[in-house]
Amino acid sequence: MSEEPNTGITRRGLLCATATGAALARTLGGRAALMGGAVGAATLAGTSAARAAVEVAPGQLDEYYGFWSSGQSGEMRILGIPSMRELMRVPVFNTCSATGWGITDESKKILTEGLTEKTKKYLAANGLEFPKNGDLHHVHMSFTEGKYDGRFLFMNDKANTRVARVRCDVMKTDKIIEIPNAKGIHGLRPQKWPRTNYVFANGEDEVPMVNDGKILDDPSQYVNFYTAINADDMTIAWQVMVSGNLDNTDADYEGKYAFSTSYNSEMGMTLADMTAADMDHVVVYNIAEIEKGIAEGDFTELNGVKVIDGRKGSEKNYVRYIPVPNNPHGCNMAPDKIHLCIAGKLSPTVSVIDVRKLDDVFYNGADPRSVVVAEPELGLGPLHTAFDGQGNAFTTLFLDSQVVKWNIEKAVKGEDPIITKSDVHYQPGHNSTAEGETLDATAKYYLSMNKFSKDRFLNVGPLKPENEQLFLIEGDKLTLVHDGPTFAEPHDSILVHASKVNPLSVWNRNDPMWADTRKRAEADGIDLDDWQDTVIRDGNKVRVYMSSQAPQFALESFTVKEGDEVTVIVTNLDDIDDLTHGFTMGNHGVAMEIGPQATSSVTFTAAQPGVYWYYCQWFCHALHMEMRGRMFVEPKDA
Ligand code: K7E
Ligand code: CUA
Ligand code: CA
Repeated sequence: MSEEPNTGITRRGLLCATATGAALARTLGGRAALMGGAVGAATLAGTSAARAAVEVAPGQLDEYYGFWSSGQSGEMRILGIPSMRELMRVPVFNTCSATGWGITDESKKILTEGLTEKTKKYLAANGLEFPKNGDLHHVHMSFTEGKYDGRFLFMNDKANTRVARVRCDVMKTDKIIEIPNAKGIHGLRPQKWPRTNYVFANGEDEVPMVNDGKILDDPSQYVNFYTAINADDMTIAWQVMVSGNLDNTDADYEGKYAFSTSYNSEMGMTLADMTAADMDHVVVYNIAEIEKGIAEGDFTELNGVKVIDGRKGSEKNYVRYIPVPNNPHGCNMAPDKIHLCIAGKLSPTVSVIDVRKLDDVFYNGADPRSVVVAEPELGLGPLHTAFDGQGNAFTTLFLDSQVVKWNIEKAVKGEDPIITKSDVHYQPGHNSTAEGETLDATAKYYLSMNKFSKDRFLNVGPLKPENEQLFLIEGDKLTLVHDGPTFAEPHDSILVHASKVNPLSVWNRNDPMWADTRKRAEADGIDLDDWQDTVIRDGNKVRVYMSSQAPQFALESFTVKEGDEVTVIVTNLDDIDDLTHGFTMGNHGVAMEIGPQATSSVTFTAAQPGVYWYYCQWFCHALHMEMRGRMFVEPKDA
């Protein structure tokens, strides 16, 4: 990318001058435009008064939890707001060396049990038990009556078409399911009202309805799937087959409707085809009608899922298509319970849909466009919208590298809605306000999740971090108080007031996370609560039961035979806050975390005779280094 020529004309000025329809589509398609929207002068951090207002002194706690996606890193992250301190990383679709996620028996069960048989087969053909990667874009908390309820967090994996749930009491993933039929789960939102009975998930990629290789390059036979997942048990409730692909989704505050944006109503397979039409659409799902259709048997069963046909041309009341300008992206329901904001992306507009008008479209034959009550022109590349609970919206402008604050009511009245524009650094995607997607939306913090950091930090080589910026909302002013570099690539975050999240500090001994391990122990005659340290042999399977208490494993050695399948089951008897132990078996690629009062197990084959040391890898005591022991692997024919 070359430097901006010093002509006095900024690239932004040029873009604005040509910012209409097809011209913009062409510009956006060009790499120069995508990479080049940088603003001239960098904004330095705001006033020291604003910075003081958000300072969280050492030892002080933050006001909000931030739950973060991590994109192609596949994990969830927890930050403190406003300090922007990273508090924890929760492995979900990735594997984790520190905690043993993807290594322990308990986590492998979660990572494999929700996969379809077909996927298990082709993973096995590649020597895998579960996908090694994930692409986690959207983290959202469960709701009760339009507000966060602190029970669960739900998130998508675009790469392998999965949805996961994290328990907020222990901040661990407890369920991962692959979504049948759909391909590439992208947008994900929990139902807001009356509570999160469903989690809605968009399939982004079009495939043949029965994807078995008989139909290949015939897009006319491709379809897309919208999925409702039962949040309480993480099973599939139903799917709707739709026309066009699905990008982002949200739900209303009445439990009546859910929505998806589609950037490919054209069903195009090339960039040119996907941007060919003037208008794409928002799909509106009528939840009660779909439930009724399912109850009445108006569905096709496809790979074990009840699928309703909501494609264009269907006469039923399941789905309606609202035309909006080409290639929309963000789909955000305002906490006024009325307005759904669809970000235009290729169009410099946000389409404001009044959800009270949807009944007329479903039942009285009203023109679908009649629900679009405003379409204000806000700036270039609008991607996502956040709300302050006071009738205002913040929309990210990717190409302008700005956020625009605007008033929804003014837009509906046809007045100029723009309040302010603020520079961000650079190219923002998602944004967040404190509980902005809930009825507790608050005008306090504004978070901009920027895709490029460019010059904001010391250069770390060709791969640069993203940049997340925290602003203090002071009246109509946004004051920058923090730049935070982050590793690949948080798409989205939610800010949840600390009072709504109350995790445990010590595990309950009977936690369901190791229920299977407990059952197996019982079968071995071992009561996990009345601890015995012992080795059980069962043919060539060996189970090593051992407790740990700082700074010792109860077994300082154990013996197995070459070729044995060894399962080591460790229970951490310490019951003090923050006293986590680990178990790493040297030279076996085996490591796990065992939190206070937790049980974890790991299985491997002792393939090579010899002496192997195991040790605790979580620093637990002054004698932590001494917390180790030996595994003797006897040669087979000895
Ligand atoms: Cu990155 Cu929410 Cu996947 Cu927009 S999406 S930026
Ligand atoms: Cu136990 Cu370190
Ligand atoms: Ca399109």
